[in-house]
Amino acid sequence: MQVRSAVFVTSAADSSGFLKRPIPHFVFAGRSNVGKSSLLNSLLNRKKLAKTSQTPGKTRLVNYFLINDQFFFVDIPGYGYAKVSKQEQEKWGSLIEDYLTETPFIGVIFLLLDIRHDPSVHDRQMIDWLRATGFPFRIILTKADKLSRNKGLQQQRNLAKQLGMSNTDLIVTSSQNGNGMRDVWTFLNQAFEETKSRINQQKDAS
Ligand SMILES: Nc1nc2c(ncn2[C@@H]2O[C@H](COP(=O)(O)OP(=O)(O)OP(=O)(O)O)[C@@H](O)[C@H]2O)c(=O)[nH]1
Ligand SMILES: [Mg+2]
Repeated sequence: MQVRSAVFVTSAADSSGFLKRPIPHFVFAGRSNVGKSSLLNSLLNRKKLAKTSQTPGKTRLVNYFLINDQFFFVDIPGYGYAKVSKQEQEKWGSLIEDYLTETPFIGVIFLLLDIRHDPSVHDRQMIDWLRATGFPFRIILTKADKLSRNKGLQQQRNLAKQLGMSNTDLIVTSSQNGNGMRDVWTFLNQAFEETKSRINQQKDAS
């Protein structure tokens, strides 16, 4: 898919601000600082569309970006950032859960994991929750430029094993050098078509 336009639309602080437009939503989820906003920018080839930061906890709202007037990229707050209060963490947690359960047409939830680290307790909780709810999701490994190619492949295998998945279920990426963006797009294009037919079926039925 060629990106013709990518615009920031709005941020939502709670469910009253969620967008319900019947187009596919592609969601970027994962712990704070894993590289969600960077990946979104890299996929779109826009350096500063979504704000990134070395300080974890940058994205605190659900941020909507409209692509080609056809689908949303949704940057959601990172979980598991220890330096914010428990109360604040719980608020983000319920914001994420509300967003996912109240959004009608989720294309895919991309769950990002840093290729260098084992999944955290929060990552595992998120994966268990996604499996239990049946949302379509895909694991993306970020920051692959920080490892040699061999080490990267080794970690891909290692993480796949830990999560009970096959190697190819984990897309290896680097937002810094653009590796893996094509793989993410291949997956996105397919999910886009599938979600669109789901939306059309629903329209026909109503
Ligand atoms: N080397 C390298 N650094 C990366 C990559 N992706 C992100 N980073 C860096 O990691 C830090 C966090 O990136 P963000 O994209 O802001 O992370 P986030 O997941 O959106 O973080 P929150 O909004 O706090 O949840 C920034 O300093 C990025 O430059 C990558 O692929 N390679
Ligand atoms: Mg962010």
